[in-house]
Amino acid sequence: MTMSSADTHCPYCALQCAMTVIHDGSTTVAGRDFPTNRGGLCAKGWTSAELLASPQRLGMPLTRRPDGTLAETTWDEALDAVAAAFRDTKAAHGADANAIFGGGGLTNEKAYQLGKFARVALGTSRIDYNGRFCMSSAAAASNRAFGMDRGLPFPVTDLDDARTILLLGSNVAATMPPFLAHLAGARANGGLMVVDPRRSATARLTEDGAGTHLQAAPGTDLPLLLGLTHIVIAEGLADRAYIEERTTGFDAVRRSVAAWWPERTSTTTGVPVAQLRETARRLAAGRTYILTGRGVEQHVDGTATATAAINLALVLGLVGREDSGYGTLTGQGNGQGGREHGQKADQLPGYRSIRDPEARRHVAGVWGVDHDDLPDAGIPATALLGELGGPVKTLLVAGSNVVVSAPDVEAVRARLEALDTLIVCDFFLSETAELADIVLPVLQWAEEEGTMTSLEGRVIRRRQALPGPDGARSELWIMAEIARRLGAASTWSTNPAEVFDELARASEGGIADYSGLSHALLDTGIEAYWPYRSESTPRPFAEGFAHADGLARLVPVEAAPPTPTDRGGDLTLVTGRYLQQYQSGTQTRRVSELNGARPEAQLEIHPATASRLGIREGALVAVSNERGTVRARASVTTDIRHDTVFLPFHYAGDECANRLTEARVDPTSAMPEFKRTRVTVALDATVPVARPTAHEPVGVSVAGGPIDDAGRGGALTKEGLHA
Ligand SMILES: Nc1nc2c(c(=O)[nH]1)N[C@H]1C(S)=C(S)[C@@H](COP(=O)(O)OP(=O)(O)OC[C@H]3O[C@@H](n4cnc5c(=O)[nH]c(N)nc54)[C@H](O)[C@@H]3O)O[C@H]1N2
Ligand SMILES: Nc1nc2c(c(=O)[nH]1)N[C@H]1C(S)=C(S)[C@@H](COP(=O)(O)OP(=O)(O)OC[C@H]3O[C@@H](n4cnc5c(=O)[nH]c(N)nc54)[C@H](O)[C@@H]3O)O[C@H]1N2
Ligand code: SF4
Ligand SMILES: [Mo]
Repeated sequence: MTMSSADTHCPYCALQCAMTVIHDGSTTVAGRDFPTNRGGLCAKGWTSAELLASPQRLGMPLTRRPDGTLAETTWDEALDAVAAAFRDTKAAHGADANAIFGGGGLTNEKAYQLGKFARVALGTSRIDYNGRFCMSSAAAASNRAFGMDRGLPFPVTDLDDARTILLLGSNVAATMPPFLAHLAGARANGGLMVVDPRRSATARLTEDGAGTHLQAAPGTDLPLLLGLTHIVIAEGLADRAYIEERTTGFDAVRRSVAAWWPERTSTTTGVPVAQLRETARRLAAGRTYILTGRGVEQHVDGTATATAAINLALVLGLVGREDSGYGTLTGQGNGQGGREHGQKADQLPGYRSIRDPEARRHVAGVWGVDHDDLPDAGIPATALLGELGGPVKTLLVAGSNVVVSAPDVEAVRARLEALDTLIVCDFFLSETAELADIVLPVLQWAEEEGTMTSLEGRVIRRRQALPGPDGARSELWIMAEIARRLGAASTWSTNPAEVFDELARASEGGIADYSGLSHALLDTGIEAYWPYRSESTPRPFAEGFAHADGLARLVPVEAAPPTPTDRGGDLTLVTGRYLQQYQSGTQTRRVSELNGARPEAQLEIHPATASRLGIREGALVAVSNERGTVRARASVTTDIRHDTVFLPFHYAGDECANRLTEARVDPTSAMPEFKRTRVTVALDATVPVARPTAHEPVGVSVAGGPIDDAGRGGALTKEGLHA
């Protein structure tokens, strides 16, 4: 066996930690020095190679037999069946009866090709992706305020020199452990301010003088932000010169926060007045960053909340400065690039609007088709899932496990079952693939070439380190083969570098302009922040914002009173993540070390609430509302508020948190409410078992070494990195 190796990046989250993959029969990874991770990897990164050789890996296409089982078939048969399903569906029900559901983990090349495949090969408007569940509210707010949505409009290393960082609804200690190194400066200054209804691993990093944990009630971030903005203005801490020079709309925002005086904000959020005042003053003291995560965005008022965070940042004069800023922490590996190149219902490559006639002409020109033939905007993910089995008859899923991760999953399952044909591309038989009529096995990260765009808006190369298994194929090849069978217009390259060149041309002149980039240029190791025409743009707002007049928009938003649909039980369920599990768990539940550390869903519940309900540590509990019941083991902890319980969403079956969540969405972004669901909790009398519970670890490693609960090798404690 010859040895091969490649410098690439982690398959999982948007931090895109740099790693070297070495293959000499078996495959191993090593952290590689890079500004975002400085050689560190979390437990998921360290163990990522295990899945390449997993015995559960799909080796051949599968089709459903008349007896209901999935059986192996040849690629020709499988692709013929896919093409026939698309063709028959279109003939019988029209182009929009075919649909595509993509993912933010796909490379830029695959995401681009998927968008083109939907519009050109299928002619359907029905395409959207899981980024709708992830980034859409922050994206909508940023687009409106700045005219551009780049998660972090500055290099992540800028954070190193911050004095104060306000982190709202983000548990980076579990979701991006190596990122913690960038919080060290703020912590040394006592300036890490974490807003979370739980004392999460990240909130614990504020202890011992490192900062402040604002333990606001779930879903009260909007009033909290309005209240902080109120104090900033009332105490004369607003940056008047900046507001005058770089923004419009201040008066309306000033009026909109007038009624959020500190006492009212405190009553609504549960955050003491003194903490509110201290936070506002700190934020105004300079070298300040405001960052948001899913905890504040995955709500029916997520766009308004992200807007309120932006307003606060603008009133303080933070955005577009060298030493301050606002940003959102993109989640999936290519969550940033995945939302720029056309797998979103209303988008064409280059972050262009599909409704813009000029953009349609440009992109149709690159594709060699008539712009009048391009479909209109489609509908967002949750609405699209709602059409399955109704107007939509055939669905292809690439890069999502919707039957675990979408809101109200039992309804989603029923709709998937009502389809004429479900096609799933994956490397494992995910719970969604288990329902499919045709399953197409694809390559994993270390087996393919491509590019990813990290949470900083930096375009990086994913490189092939080893060949894929015999039966698996690249998605570019799969799309090309289906397009050919359908007699589609345009050309369908299977070479990632060529597809990138086409993407670059399609993006030219758009907001996310990649036109100056190519695989060859990226391979020289240049730093490539988009927009990149002839040079990198690490800080796109330094000179001006992306609106025609260069000004940022301050947009007044209101905190709505709780709606009558907030019913279902006396406790609020918030959902989130464990360090060792990733998303729907298709991948990490198959990694022995990760699943060993986190084998099951645990319900975090406060001791007072638990005692009221007769629930002890380790007991099995039933969490219910009108949509369903989830079974989990109780983890009794003072880290959570009395009125709140917490579940991760990584598990399937009766441990699946999304049995409880509701398909209610934000009116602007169409992002679902994942973070606030009314539930009742009761002892599940059927199986009372005691078992020790793991506490949430904070783990990152720079060196490898022995495995512990915190990841491989050293753990990052409150004091810093221990090798
Ligand atoms: N280990 C691991 N890492 C991951 C992922 C994973 O699945 N596992 N997924 C990746 C992806 S796609 C994403 S999007 C990111 C997500 O990364 P995060 O945004 O850090 O993820 P969450 O755990 O969903 O939510 C963060 C915190 O929000 C809190 N929260 C819940 N409700 C509220 C609220 O109303 N207000 C406030 N202020 N906080 C609230 C939760 O208690 C939780 O601690 O992580 C990425 N990294
Ligand atoms: N209750 C609750 N629900 C949530 C959230 C929450 O906080 N709470 N968070 C939401 C968020 S932020 C997100 S991002 C979603 C994520 O949820 P999902 O969209 O389900 O994400 P993954 O589990 O990453 O699913 C990716 C699937 O595609 C496969 N896959 C990975 N890479 C590729 C590839 O390159 N090609 C193909 N074809 N397949 C691939 C994986 O094996 C896996 O089966 O969940 C959302 N759901
Ligand atoms: S934080 Fe962990 S999962 Fe995210 S890129 Fe780094 S090693 Fe991978
Ligand atoms: Mo996400």
